[in-house]
Amino acid sequence: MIEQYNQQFLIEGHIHFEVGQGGLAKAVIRNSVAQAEVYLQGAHVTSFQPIGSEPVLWLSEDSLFQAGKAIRGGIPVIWPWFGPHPTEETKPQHGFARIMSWSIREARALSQGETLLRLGLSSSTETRAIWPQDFDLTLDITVGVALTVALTAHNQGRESIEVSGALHTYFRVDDVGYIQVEGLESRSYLDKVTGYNRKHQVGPILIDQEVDRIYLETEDECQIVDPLMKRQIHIDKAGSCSTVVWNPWQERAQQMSDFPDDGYKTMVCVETANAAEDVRQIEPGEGHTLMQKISV
Ligand code: TA6
Repeated sequence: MIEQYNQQFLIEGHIHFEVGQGGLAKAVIRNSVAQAEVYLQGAHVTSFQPIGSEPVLWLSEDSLFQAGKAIRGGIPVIWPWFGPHPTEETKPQHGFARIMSWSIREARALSQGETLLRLGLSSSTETRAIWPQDFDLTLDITVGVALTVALTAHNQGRESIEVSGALHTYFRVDDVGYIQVEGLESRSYLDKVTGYNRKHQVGPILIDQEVDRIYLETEDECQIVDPLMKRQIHIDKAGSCSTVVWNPWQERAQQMSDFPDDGYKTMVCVETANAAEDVRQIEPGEGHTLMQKISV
């Protein structure tokens, strides 16, 4: 398979394909301005590093790399529901897009030296067994000085569908106790840690305990201010009115086998979402795009 991918999509100075961890196929993107890796399993960006910068994404050293299992870290593609299935708890948490194998639709060198990789997932007997809808998903990954990830869902059925989801991005920080997340000041949020009751954000977000919040009615850019790494990670977005901020802290980290016990100290998730009341109705023949642009 890797040979076929390279025959069809390799671009010198931009992208090639190789066997990654667990024997899973991955795209390796290296251009004049940045590098990234993307697993076809889940269309999962696992690393992004502009030249001259430290890695931007956090990836668990204990992650599984197995077909059908979510990779821990990077940018999980959460679709067509965020969190547990609304009515059937036996269905996979955070939907099925991140545990399916996606196909390569296109690879292209862009004018500014960036590299575009387009992956796709169409409805199938496998997906219909989980969710009885006809759809086509594409994930457009543009690697340059910034990383842009755009998830577009097309409704190919004859009835309206309701979807939620997220680009569930894990960012690398030097020490989570010293960072702050800006851009969500004065917003309301649902606090999962205390039973999803509604609270109000005062000032920037500091992380000194488990944090699991869905910020509501926000289309704003966020930034992760990391004084120890002397950087700010900027997260711009479109197609989203909710932003999720998550750090499992010590106890939850210990409960996850694919997450190092002290891994919570060097990561924070800031997720561009359609979560809680921000679910999206997609009419037959219509589409919805959820986009996140990450820059340092
Ligand atoms: O986005 C935050 C969250 O919903 C947390 O509640 C936690 O469950 C996290 O996602 C990770 O979920 P996962 O299914 O990837 O272990």
